[in-house]
Amino acid sequence: MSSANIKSVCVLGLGYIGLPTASVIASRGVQVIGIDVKEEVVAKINKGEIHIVEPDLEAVTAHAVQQGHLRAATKPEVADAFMIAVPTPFHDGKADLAYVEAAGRSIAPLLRKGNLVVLESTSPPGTTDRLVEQMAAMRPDLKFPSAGDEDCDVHVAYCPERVLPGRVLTELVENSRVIGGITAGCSAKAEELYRIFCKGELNVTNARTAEMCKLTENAFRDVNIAFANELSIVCEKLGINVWELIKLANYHPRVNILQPGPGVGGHCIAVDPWFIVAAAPDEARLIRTSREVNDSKPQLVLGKIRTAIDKRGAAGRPTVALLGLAFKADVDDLRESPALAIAETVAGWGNCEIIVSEPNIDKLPESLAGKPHVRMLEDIQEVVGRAEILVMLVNHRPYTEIQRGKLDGKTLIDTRGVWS
Ligand code: SAJ
Repeated sequence: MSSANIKSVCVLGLGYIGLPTASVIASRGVQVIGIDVKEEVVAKINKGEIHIVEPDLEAVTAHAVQQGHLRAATKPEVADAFMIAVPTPFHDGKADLAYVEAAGRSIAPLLRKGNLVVLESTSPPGTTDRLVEQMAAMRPDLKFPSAGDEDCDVHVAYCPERVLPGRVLTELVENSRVIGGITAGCSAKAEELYRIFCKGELNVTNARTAEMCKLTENAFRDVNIAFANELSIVCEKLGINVWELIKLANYHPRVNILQPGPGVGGHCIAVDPWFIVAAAPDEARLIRTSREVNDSKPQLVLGKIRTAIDKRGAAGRPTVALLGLAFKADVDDLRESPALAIAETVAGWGNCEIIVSEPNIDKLPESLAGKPHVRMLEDIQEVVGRAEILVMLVNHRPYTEIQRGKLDGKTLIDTRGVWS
């Protein structure tokens, strides 16, 4: 399918997904306008700079801006295709679709015959149908698609992102995609858009299945991590080394257990399964319980730290080293990080001296800064040397350099299986 009909794209939302997508499409020579409500973000991008951390993105964005293919603005403009990549936060037991609705409202007046509208934001099943209804109500002069009727003026599809932070530029191009058109014709039109920059397979389905597919991928991972986390809780009770257990079980050709940890963080896996629970509360029992198991882990880790401090505390205030703050290994992202939440709680107790180590960040986050009993040290050997209690919260690569002999006589709490 040729993409010659799509010469301009308007991307709404210039965050972790929208900005890389806009930059990559622009790098293929297509005219891209990126829209963000934040003026400072728009100004930065127009200077060829970026406001998020992602390897190689700044160079691609800067080049696209210099070549005149990428421009940012606060208000959308006419284009051949519109891509919506705005946040869909989860509050009070349901998805907040206000940003998707605002995006729909802002593009409806600009739509012309032959346009394509794609929603990429993680959304509960039925959101794309509602977006169509909303735009149709604002534009009675245009015919919008409905399942089973191929005749329409504007095509609409749901195509979820599935890139891994830290590998976004590679995965945007290489990963396969799910293309969920409202009709087969809508899917064909969306394929034209994704062929501009995707080398991966484009798997076509309908919008509702595509919406559920995104949620399913992240719920699958959450449930599997919950299995590992539950095993760690069971093994604790039974006096069994869970890391050895999982390693042994994984020698079975059809067993592949993930790794337990201090909880599940990041802005996707800890959130998206709730969209399924909200859509089918009585049916999604395993998915809900998995969320609860994963969310219970930080409290269990805190219990162990509290016990260790109480034991050591008889001789004064012990020094506790908290190793890692990020939500997972080798990233600098603190969003929904269980390690950060644990550090904040321990800092609030005020019953110990705290040394924080985070090799990917150069200063204490605001929630920990300015407390006299909390400091950050860069040199890992010094952190180990000074601490009586060491808590491994994130298995960052530099921690593998810690020599086992240096740990003698210290209390070790290992949430990631690095020392176990
Ligand atoms: N974790 C464990 N044990 C494991 C694996 C992960 O405790 O064995 C924890 C991590 O430490 C972290 C959390 O789970 O706190 C999530 O990390 P992750 O690496 O599993 O996933 P994310 O959040 O970085 O990215 C996920 C990816 N989804 C899947 O792998 C199904 C990515 O492809 C999605 O694009 C992204 O969510 C998203 O934006 O939805």
